[in-house]
Amino acid sequence: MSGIVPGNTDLFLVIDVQNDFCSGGALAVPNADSLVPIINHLADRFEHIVLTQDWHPANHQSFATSHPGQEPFNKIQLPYGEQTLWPVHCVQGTHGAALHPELAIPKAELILRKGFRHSIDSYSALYENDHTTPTGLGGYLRERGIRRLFLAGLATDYCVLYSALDARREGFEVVVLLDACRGLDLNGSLESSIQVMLEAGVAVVNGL
Ligand code: VGL
Ligand code: ZN
Repeated sequence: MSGIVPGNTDLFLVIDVQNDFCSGGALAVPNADSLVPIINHLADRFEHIVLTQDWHPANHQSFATSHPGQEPFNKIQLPYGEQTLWPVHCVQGTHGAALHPELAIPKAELILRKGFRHSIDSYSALYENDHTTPTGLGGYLRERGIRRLFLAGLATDYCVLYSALDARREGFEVVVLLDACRGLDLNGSLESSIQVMLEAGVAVVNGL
């Protein structure tokens, strides 16, 4: 328990709690379903909540199937840099892209969709993977007077990681609620992501 009490300049940012990242989904994160009650419970503590949704067109450039001869989890070079290739996931309008049915946060003020451009992925809720195209969330948060973000969701070592780093870069205080996140952990990426977040000045805590 960290003893932090969220106030009205704090916001709970819940990353990608969608069917395709949960059990039975196309890109299931281990143990993801156990997150849902934890996040629902945490949400009671916050006045302001934003949810994100990974939201790709069917032939998205991040899908291995869009690159003949490639397999999921291979890495390739794209004009904006290295891109991991994924199984087809979170296709716009599909069941897999829907929020987990037991995620119960009706008071969320915004659902931000990302990764909707064919030729660029977007792990972060603030910038697409070229690290220069904004999603608009940074401006939204500033205009709303939000100063500190509490992050939870999926996956710790991808979308949570990049959202946390970009939020720091944009001058927000960032707290990652580690036990309300689950990681994919490809080649040790979970451990290294925590290190990178700490070095960037992200507070990584268990519980609130
Ligand atoms: C994610 C891989 C591909 C995530 C999204 O939500 O962490 N990971 N698309
Ligand atoms: Zn994706």
